[in-house]
Amino acid sequence: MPHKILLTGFDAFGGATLNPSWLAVKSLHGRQILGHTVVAAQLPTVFDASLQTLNALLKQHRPALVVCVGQAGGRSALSLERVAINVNDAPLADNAGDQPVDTPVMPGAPAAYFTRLPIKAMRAALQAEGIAAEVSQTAGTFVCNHVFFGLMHALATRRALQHTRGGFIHVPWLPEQGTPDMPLDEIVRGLRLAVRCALQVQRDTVLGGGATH
Ligand code: PCA
Repeated sequence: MPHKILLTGFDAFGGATLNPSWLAVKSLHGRQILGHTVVAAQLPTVFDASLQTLNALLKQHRPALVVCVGQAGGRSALSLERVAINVNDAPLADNAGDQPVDTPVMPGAPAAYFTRLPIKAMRAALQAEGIAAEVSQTAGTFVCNHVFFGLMHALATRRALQHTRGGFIHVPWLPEQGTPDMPLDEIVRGLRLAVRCALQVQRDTVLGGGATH
């Protein structure tokens, strides 16, 4: 069975009609990257339900690599997220109308997890190809951070996922959504390069993969 790469994107939220994260990962579905097959799936922009969907996908596919992708309006670069925190603090309602304030993603879990992606190597690989990329120190406190934290907790605690690596990338708006923006084909090219790099470089930081407690 070929190794799989799971890429997730979100549905539109906050009154928007599209979400570039889903459009980008969808266009990579079925592609081969360094001998791995990409599986793309959509997560709902909803607390809890998003993680239920992600957990079912992890069980079904047992991927070698997972990259969850979300939209971050206002950012101008592909944002390689360093840290997921155990906090929900929603600045707007999710797509089910819920707006949790200062609740844990998972009661009793560590305060934070670091990414298991080689974010510095990925930034260098993207910039070498002329794609704007940055290391980000916060994935926010809305559904993206919620999913990122749930992913890292699953990778840290589930035996069946002990060889799976993963993390989170935020992408800018598309030109039709506002500025700053990045065209869809550039986002797609960037995600493909980022995945390639993650498959080639195991880890680039002594912090990678640990809980922060
Ligand atoms: N971005 C939101 C949630 C879904 C998405 O694409 C976020 O940054 O939390």
